Amino acid sequence: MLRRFRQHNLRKVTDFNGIWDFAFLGDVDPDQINPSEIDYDDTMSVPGCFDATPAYAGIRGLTAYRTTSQVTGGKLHRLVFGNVHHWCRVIVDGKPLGDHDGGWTNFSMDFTPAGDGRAEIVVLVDNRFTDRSPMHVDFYDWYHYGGLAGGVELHRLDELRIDAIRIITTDYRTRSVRLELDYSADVQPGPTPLTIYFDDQPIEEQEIELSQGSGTLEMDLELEGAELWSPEEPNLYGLRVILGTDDIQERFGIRQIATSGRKLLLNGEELTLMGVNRHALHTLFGCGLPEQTLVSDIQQIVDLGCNFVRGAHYPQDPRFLDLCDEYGLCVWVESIGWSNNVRHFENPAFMDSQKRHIEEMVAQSISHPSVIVWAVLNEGHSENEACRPAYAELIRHLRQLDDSRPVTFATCRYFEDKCLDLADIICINCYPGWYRNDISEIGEELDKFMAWPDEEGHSDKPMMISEIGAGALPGWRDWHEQRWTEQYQVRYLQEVINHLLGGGTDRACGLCIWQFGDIRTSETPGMMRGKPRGFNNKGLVDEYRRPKPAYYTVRDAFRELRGMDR
Ligand code: ADA
Repeated sequence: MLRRFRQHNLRKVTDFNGIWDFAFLGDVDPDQINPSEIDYDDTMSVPGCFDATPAYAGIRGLTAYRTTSQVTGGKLHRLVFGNVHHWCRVIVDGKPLGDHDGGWTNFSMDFTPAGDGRAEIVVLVDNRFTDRSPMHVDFYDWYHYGGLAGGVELHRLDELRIDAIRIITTDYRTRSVRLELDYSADVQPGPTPLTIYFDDQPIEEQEIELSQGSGTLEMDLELEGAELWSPEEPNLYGLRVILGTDDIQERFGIRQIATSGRKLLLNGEELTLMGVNRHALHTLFGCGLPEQTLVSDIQQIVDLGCNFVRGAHYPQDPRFLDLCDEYGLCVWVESIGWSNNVRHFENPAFMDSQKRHIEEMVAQSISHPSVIVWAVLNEGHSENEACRPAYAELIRHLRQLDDSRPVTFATCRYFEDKCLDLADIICINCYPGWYRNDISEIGEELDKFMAWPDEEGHSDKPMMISEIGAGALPGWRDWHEQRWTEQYQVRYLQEVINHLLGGGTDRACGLCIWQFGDIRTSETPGMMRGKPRGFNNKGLVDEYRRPKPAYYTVRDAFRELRGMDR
């Protein structure tokens, strides 16, 4: 399933998670592939990453996944994909439905079979770095796995159908939310029954007039007596809509996030974020994480005493967001990016993919109360004036899609940054005591950021440290306690937490440690030089989620600061 709960009870949905036919096609042009001639000589799990299995580890090329399904002639069918890495072409009964590039986001493709019977569904999936997937670049500091990494579902649709639902809190004080329902009607519908259930109780029953084509129903609901959502009390509610013969279910929480001067406010109260950056990767599963790993990641992040997770550096799996909703973890969700520069922004294909990717990111994340901040372009070259138009365009695009959350970006360009006026929160990625300086200088270096000169116009905005951390090779200890030892990572993080959250400064509205778990990184010579084992080793847990000593350092500190039992 693509969510923690079933979103449709009336609509017929088939879940295609399981083992599909598979073929590795190699370094070939997808346009030269005749689907009927593919020799499926292997199998592959869905969801999953083919290059996270021994047979295809470290290999890049075009692949083909195949399954079949019974279909109904003349009826609209919708294939819904979790996320596919990182380019794909969807083909049904030999007919291409379309291509999609850019992993990490859900998308769908429709088809109408001519007659009843069994349809062949083929997905060509490519993990190569090509012009077809401009947002995936080989120098990013994570390994770009390939595959049908999210689930796949087949929805059977009627002439009148629900395409999307969005639930946004408009005023937490009056428990007011806005419901938006996108629908499509192939023929002019007559008076159509609409029923809305709030926590299984009908709160709206009426017949409405709908226009043929696509439209959006908007409704403001005041849910008197409902409890608010917060990290401490993550109250959630179910909303079910039946429109004609179709239905959809969504979960939501009533909460509002805002900035007020240097403060971040959740439901009007000051919020201090304590968290970790988390890559949605695992050595055994690549970027196709099974539910078990989502659950165990949440267990460890909650155990650490976190109230915050930064989803680095791409959109988050809706199943993970469902769990963050339930466990009261605030989440930073960002579009894909890592140190992008003018050469990317001047490529229209990159910008077009970014904007569609942002639309898909918002569509799959907007109703989750846990999502409290949007971001773009991690550590792009925002010190370069020539990059400013891209930042402005993508941030504007995001705000048009959702104006209910702060928008920001994480910078490492510090005092040369030319785009910070576009951000609602100043978010700094810094590694004093790791890439330069020593542990004894961390406090002095952090204070330079906290005292950011007022003329930069940032003194009236919240500021957070969005990345800071040290590497530790699992099990490596030494009398010298130098960099890469587990002892260094412990001392480093002790100093960071004491300085930022120990009362020495109240300038930071949050601290997000880099990072939750060790991950495989890109295998370019440049990246490998600074990444022993070919991994980013700054995790609090290793690549199998086994805690390092620093896990307990952070756990003790965060839990004490949040008044939780040790
Ligand atoms: C940057 C980047 C991270 C990671 C980190 C590091 O801040 O945003 O993805 O590469 O540096 O480990 O150096």
